Amino acid sequence: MTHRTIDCDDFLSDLAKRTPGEDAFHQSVAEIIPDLIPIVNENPEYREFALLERLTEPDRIVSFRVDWRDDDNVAHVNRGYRVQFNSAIGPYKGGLRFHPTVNQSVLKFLGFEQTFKNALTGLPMGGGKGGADFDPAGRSAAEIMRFCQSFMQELHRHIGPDIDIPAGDINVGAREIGWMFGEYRRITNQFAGVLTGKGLSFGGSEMRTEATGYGVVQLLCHMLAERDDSIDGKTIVVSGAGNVATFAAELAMCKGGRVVTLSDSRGFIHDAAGLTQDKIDWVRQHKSKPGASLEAYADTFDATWHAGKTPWDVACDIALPCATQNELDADGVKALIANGCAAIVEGANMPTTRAAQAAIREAGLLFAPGKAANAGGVAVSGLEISQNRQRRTQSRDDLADALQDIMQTIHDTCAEAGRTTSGIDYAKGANVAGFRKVADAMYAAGVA
Ligand code: NDP
Ligand code: 2IT
Repeated sequence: MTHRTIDCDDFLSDLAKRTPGEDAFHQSVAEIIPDLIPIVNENPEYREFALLERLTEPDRIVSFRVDWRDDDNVAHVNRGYRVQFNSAIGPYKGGLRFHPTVNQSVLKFLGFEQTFKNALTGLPMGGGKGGADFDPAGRSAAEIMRFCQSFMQELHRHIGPDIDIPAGDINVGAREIGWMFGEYRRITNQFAGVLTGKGLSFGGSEMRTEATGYGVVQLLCHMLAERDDSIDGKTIVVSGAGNVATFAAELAMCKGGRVVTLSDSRGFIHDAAGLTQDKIDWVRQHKSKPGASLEAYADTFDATWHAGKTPWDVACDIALPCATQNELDADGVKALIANGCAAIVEGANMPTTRAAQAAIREAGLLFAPGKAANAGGVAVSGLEISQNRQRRTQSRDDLADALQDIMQTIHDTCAEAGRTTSGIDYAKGANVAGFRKVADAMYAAGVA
């Protein structure tokens, strides 16, 4: 049987027809597929197995009603999801996001990206993502706890240590994971490693909280070392003020960088003197209240607040977008370049728009995509799974070493797969290396 070669534009327009309105999902596929099509076209057996078509269709999507009562006893309804994207190399693994912008398209993009990211960690984890369109801003702890419990009332049917192991993401941290884990135990009477990012007293892993942000900076350091450069003395712009942003800022600072911004959904702070550990601790404490504004930072420290703005106009050597998808557009990239920025490393998932990526490529900036740079978090989640299965806990030092090794390997793997005559294309390297592993496994499993 002969199979026609795949044309990129045709593939993407067919996908858009099959999945109307799913812009975020289309964007994530359009970022990856051009790097994969040459591999598939060179491998007739992949075309015969419709590998790309199958890779871009989730294994399944569960969508469900989540009802809960607020503190005034008023009933509310939200929509919960779990997108189980691809389990070719292991059980589904990926975070849960609670945010009003959550919809099927956003979770499909996140689950699709997660599939490649998890493959890059070298650990046996498939890709998944979930969450709900619930907005915790302004909600009490009791309300968020009841929401988590109601969410788990349905989610528990679809997860398990050999099926799907969720974790946190935007607005889901150790506190929410604890509430969901507690509800899972109540429902099933099982103490199982069914969520990661748990508290240390009930099966959580040392280093998981720090892992994503630290991993971002570790990858950045490897990329700079490749060019005989280092982070020491560099000025760094960070967006976001949550888990990824604050731990990326912390390690960047420890390694001699001067971090001058953080941001949230209301604006950004510019602290020209640079963040310190005390300031970062203050941010963590302040932002632990859902909906708290970063504006208070400028009232507390010597810094300026820029309402409704992103930090991309601030002069820097390096930018780390660590908040959310599409937060950095082409104008932002141009402003960064005009002010001296030479490197962009993605802490968030898909923080750069397609036009921003084109501007980055055109300018030849040093760039790492989120699926490589933020993989440290899910990697330590993978180590939490192993610890839970063995009913043991590894020391913080061992896990810190393991994270460093994994980020070094991710760097080297992406560099090898992305080496071109003009340098290293880390985005291509991550796409190709992640795909090879998943594609081999999908091919080996056959097609019905
Ligand atoms: P957090 O909830 O801890 O922090 C999110 C931060 O981003 C907050 O400062 C929030 O501001 C800001 N933010 C959220 N949505 C928007 C928006 N629409 N516009 C502007 N700012 C926004 O989340 P994380 O730090 O965990 O996640 C940040 C990013 O990193 C996400 O893309 C996530 O998918 C990715 N990621 C997270 C991992 C993890 O281990 N946690 C692992 C790998 C990737 P505000 O407080 O005002 O809402
Ligand atoms: O995007 C991500 O990699 C995460 N939110 C972490 C997923 C996980 O399972 O630890």
